[in-house]
Amino acid sequence: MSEVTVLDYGAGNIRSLINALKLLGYNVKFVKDAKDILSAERLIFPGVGAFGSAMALLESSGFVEPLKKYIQQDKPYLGICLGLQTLCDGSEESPGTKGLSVIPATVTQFNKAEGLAVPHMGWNGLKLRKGSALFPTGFSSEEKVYFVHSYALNSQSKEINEWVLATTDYGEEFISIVQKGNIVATQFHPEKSGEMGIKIIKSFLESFPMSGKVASIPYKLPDASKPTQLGHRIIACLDVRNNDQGDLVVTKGEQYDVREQSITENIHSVTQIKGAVRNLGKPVELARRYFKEGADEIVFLNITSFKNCPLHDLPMLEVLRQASENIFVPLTVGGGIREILAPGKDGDQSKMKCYSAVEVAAEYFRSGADKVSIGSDAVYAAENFISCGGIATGQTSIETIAAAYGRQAVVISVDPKRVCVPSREAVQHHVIHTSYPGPSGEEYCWYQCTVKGGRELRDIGVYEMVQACEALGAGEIMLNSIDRDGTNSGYDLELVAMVKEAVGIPVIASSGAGHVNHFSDVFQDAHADAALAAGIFHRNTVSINVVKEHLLSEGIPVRV
Ligand code: 1PR
Repeated sequence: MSEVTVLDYGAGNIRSLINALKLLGYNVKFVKDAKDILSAERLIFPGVGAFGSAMALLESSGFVEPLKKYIQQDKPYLGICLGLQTLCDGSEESPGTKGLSVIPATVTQFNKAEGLAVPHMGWNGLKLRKGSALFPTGFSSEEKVYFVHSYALNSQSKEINEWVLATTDYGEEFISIVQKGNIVATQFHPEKSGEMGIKIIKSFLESFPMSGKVASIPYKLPDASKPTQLGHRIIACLDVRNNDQGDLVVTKGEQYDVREQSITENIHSVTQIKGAVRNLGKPVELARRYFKEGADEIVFLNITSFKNCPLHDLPMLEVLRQASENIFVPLTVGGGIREILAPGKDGDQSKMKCYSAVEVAAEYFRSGADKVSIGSDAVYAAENFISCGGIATGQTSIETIAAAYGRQAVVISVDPKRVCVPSREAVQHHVIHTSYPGPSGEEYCWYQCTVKGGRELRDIGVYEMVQACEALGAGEIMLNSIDRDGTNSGYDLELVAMVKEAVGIPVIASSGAGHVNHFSDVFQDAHADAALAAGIFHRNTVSINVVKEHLLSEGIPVRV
């Protein structure tokens, strides 16, 4: 079996990459010391996290000089994301930190003034500038690959022209692939780019020779010279919990109530009781189906996490391990991401141990998650941040996970309830004018945060909460609505538009999708970056492909 060496410095999920390499029939060897780099025949560096911490780790491990030497020898090298950026002189992300200086340029931050959400997150196209063995048949303008980054190499720098293989547009044109000889690096994640990504990894492994020059491929003119477009993401969500028999199932609530209603009668009385937990299928099977149908991301939410200890939530970890074996799009996991007090792994109740939120998250990243979503703990963090006058402690789950894994790995799951009020002055929270007056004709409303899956109301508004979370380092907002959940009545467009106005990070609209028009409405009228849905897909009302066909017919860019 052929071997490929992977440089993993423990800063994120590389399980998908490993699974992709195994799928392609390669044996993976991990770099343990500098010798492993120099003796590698093919090297992949899947960089995740921040530029400064990545370089610090490479320095402290003594990997900088061996990496430079390996690259100078023109042996096959594939850098991914930060594995591209670290090839440069430095990055605005970590001023003063020296990169590997293979490419004479500095990585810069996306210009937020363009009104674009940053990080650049999702599926975008590639414009090839020359032929490459990485794309033996070219790259059509229909195809897209998965990006997630806030910094990029600007394509205007003339000195690095010889390195540029492909560019992508997001407000500005940036370099999405560099290649010189056998050295290649991508700003996107091929291991998260579905079948196209697997093809790219395969081409690297099979066409970049261990000695000698990579074959040149004639340049195929692109079929259009239009700018590439970031697609709007369609995300499938699986709410997971144990049913009454103890099996892990995908369930679906109506306004967060996941039990069937049933009536029991006897000769004395008629009682309405809660029935069984709705069972819509097995988590891994459903996730695989959604991947095949074209889901751009998949979210697993452990919806009873406030009862269980997530660190010992072995079935959920196993779901992630199995899902990441053959699902090559980003996976998010949520529920219970917070500091916890729990028995040690041996289960001994007498030895309680405190696990930090980063340790809990790390367990999920190791099992195959690319992002974690934080619900209740994000509300508490925002409350503290606001009550301390906007001073961050550096200790919250948002801050610690973002520092270790990068802000793109931290999603905030918000569970709001709509509250109608007669005037803007009625409450201290951010109030909006609504086109859907309340029961007593109230023309205004605010959105109240809740915790513990909507069971407890908090005295903080969603507008203020999401702004605090962004300031603390969150990378994305997953915006549910308890009022719309499971109702098929469409997204709460006023809520989504309000949150889009509040933050500059991407916003995923969630709750209420029941028809293809609901998806186009949330993109066109509320400017959501992504739309998440559950029931409509679980019940096979409409498939993800059909949603995307509809969006394309409306001129809304999506990955097909
Ligand atoms: O507070 O960090 O432990 O996280 C708990 C997580 O579990 C939160 O993300 C919270 O939203 C979720 N959760 C808790 N209870 C429920 C429940 O339903 N009883 N699910 C729950 C939230 C909402 C969405 C749903 C959309 C789309 N589910 O995930 O998938 O509303 O549904 P639809 O398209 O069918 O309308 P923590």
